[in-house]
Amino acid sequence: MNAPTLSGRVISAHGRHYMVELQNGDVLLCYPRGKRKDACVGDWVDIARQGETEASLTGIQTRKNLLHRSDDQRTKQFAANVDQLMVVVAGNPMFSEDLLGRALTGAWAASVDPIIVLNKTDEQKGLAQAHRKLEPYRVLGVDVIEISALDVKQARQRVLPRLEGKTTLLLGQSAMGKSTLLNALVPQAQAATQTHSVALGAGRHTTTATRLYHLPEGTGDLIDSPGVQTFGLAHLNAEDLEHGFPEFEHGRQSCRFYNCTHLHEPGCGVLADLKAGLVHPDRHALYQRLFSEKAFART
Ligand SMILES: Nc1nc2c(ncn2[C@@H]2O[C@H](COP(=O)(O)OP(=O)(O)OP(=O)(O)O)[C@@H](O)[C@H]2O)c(=O)[nH]1
Ligand SMILES: [Mg+2]
Ligand SMILES: [Zn+2]
Repeated sequence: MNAPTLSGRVISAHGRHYMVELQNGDVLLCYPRGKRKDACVGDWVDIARQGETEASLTGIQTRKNLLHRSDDQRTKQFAANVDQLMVVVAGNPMFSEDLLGRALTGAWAASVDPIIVLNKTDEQKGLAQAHRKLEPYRVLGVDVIEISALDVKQARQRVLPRLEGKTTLLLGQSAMGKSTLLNALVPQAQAATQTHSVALGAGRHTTTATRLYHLPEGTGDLIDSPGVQTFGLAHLNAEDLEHGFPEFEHGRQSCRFYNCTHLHEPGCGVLADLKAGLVHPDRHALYQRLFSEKAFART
């Protein structure tokens, strides 16, 4: 007799197997059946129970969205069915503007709302520079929440209200404090942070697997992920890419050519906005880089 099909959510992925949580809170170890496309954290999946603790993963339900990066031939999935992206940055070590820009563009292109968390505001080192580097994003209307994740009460007060009823992916470079923030918000998580791993002599990345946690109060979910070093967006087509730069919207409407690439065309409204200071030059430079990486990936 075939086992009945159940539905659950992937809370962590480990190579070829997954931890899937059922509605009743049970967590089962699942192995994909046959040559299934890769499931990832956040996916709602169909599973067939095989005993007390295991199941086979038989299907991936239609995704609302999927956040991933792609560099040359390699693609890495971050998470699926995400409501918002919380990019964690800090002044010490100083965050990369390029990576932040890519993360936001990846989010906008996937119709996911981004929020920036500026962490480690208890440290003076790099703080003024971090504020300057974030200014263009504030101008764009992106919320910047300033916290010290070491101040648990403050972090909870400022961040928790933004997580209610949503699935939020924490993303950022290594050592920005994602897991420290997670531990402040979900004390039961007890995720390893660099302070522990330095003591244990672990490698540069403290978090090695993506994992979904439930907030103890309310209804939100928070996904912790390993630090990102590269964020290729070669999978975006021209339309996705434009979506990824909401500040181009105004200028685009007056581009002379319908298929304008906003790089060199005469009568380009985006270039006109760039000249007028309505589009930040660093953002247009990022667009140029992403455009050329995309063209390169196609050949
Ligand atoms: N001063 C200060 N240090 C912090 C703060 N938040 C985190 N840290 C420290 O920064 C280091 C890195 O924190 P983690 O939480 O491990 O960073 P992560 O972003 O999870 O790193 P990966 O898992 O490698 O991606 C640890 O030593 C933390 O104690 C903060 O608000 N202020
Ligand atoms: Mg971590
Ligand atoms: Zn144009």
